[in-house]
Amino acid sequence: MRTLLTGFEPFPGYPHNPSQWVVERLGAEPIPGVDLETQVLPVDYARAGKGIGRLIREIKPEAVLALGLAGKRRSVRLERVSLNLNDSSRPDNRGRVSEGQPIDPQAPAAYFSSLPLIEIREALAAAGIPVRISNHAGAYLCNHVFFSAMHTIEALGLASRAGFVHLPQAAEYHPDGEGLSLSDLKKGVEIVLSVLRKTRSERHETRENQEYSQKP
Ligand code: PCA
Repeated sequence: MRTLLTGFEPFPGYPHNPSQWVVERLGAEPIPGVDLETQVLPVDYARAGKGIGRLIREIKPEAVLALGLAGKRRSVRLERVSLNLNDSSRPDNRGRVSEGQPIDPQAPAAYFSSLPLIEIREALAAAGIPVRISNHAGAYLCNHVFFSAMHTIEALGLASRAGFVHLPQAAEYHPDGEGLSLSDLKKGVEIVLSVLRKTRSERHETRENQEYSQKP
């Protein structure tokens, strides 16, 4: 299964990003049945969305799994919806703040994830990893990359399944040392990839997805 796995570099307020660690680790070891391309994306509005778009155009992956850090959360969050919106008072790594701006004024308002979220949630929960489905990926760089990936796939007419997963901060990077360890987070992402491999012949396009993805 040709798969694109992305994470993010650190960003203001978070000097460590576990998504970067997980992506670098998984990129360095073979995963049975998964032909993995990995990339750590910059926390930069001008480059991150274009970066994942270019990778999707080049690789034409069957699956796209984008990861990022949700520093205040305690569980893995499977994001359901990406919004055509940049809206955060937090600057990106180049100091740019974007509030209330569409990512692409010509694009639809939102896209649903096309990953099998319920199967993924069940597999993670069965392995003892705290997990939730989340309806809102925020409106900072993670949502930006999630939306850009979905829009690129739609615009190119690809059949790739794609979505976004937020990781909690790793225990190793927490002042109190609580939470999931980096190796648990890596195991969680391996489980997500194994669910994608097992369900690779299925498309998980909901009716809502088709409706929301209509061009205006
Ligand atoms: N988390 C941020 C951006 C990069 C990351 O890892 C977010 O949730 O938007």
